[in-house]
This record gives sequence, structure tokens and C-alpha cells, in this order.
Amino acid sequence: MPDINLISHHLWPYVQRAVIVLSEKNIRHERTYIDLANKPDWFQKISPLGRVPVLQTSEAVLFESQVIAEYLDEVIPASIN
Ligand SMILES: N[C@@H](CCC(=O)N[C@@H](CS)C(=O)NCC(=O)O)C(=O)O
Repeated sequence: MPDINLISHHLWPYVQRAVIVLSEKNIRHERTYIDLANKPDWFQKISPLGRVPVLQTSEAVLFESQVIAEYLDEVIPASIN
């Protein structure tokens, strides 16, 4: 399974859409929280719209919560741990 990092912010519902799929499928992942009022340079480089959520895997960088949710649902197997 690819390593998964969800670039996130604590408050926002679009992030929660991805978090819900990760949680429901029990997918092991990391979360990196960023300050949207002071976006880090590395984030600006990988996020074409400068918005969260962004999903990083060893295979892809995805943005748009609906796309992320569909990718997680269809491509990443649920974890039994
Ligand atoms: N259509 C996008 C919307 C994402 C979005 O609006 N994210 C907000 C937080 S929920 C954001 O990053 N805002 C920061 C900005 O626009 O600078 C999605 O579904 O992922």
C-alpha cells in the first residue's frame, strides 16, 4: 500500500470528506496540518489551487476532496488493523 499523507486543516469540511473515507476504511495515514493564512512554500508548489485537502501518496498528489474520496474508496484497500 502506498504511504499516504493528507495535508489538512483542523476546521474545514472539505478536509473532513477525505478524513471520513480514511477513517471508515481504517486506512493508515499521516496528516500534515498547515496554516492557511501562511501557506508554506512546499505546499504552494504541490497544490495548484492552494487549497486543502491535498493527498500525497508515493504514486500521486491529488487535490479536490471529491477526487480524493473517490481515489481512496476505489484504489486503496481497507486496512484490517
Ligand atoms: N473544491 C475544493 C474546495 C477546497 C477548499 O475550499 N478548501 C479550503 C478549506 S475547506 C481552503 O483550502 N481554503 C484556503 C484558500 O482558498 O486559500 C475541494 O472540494 O477540495
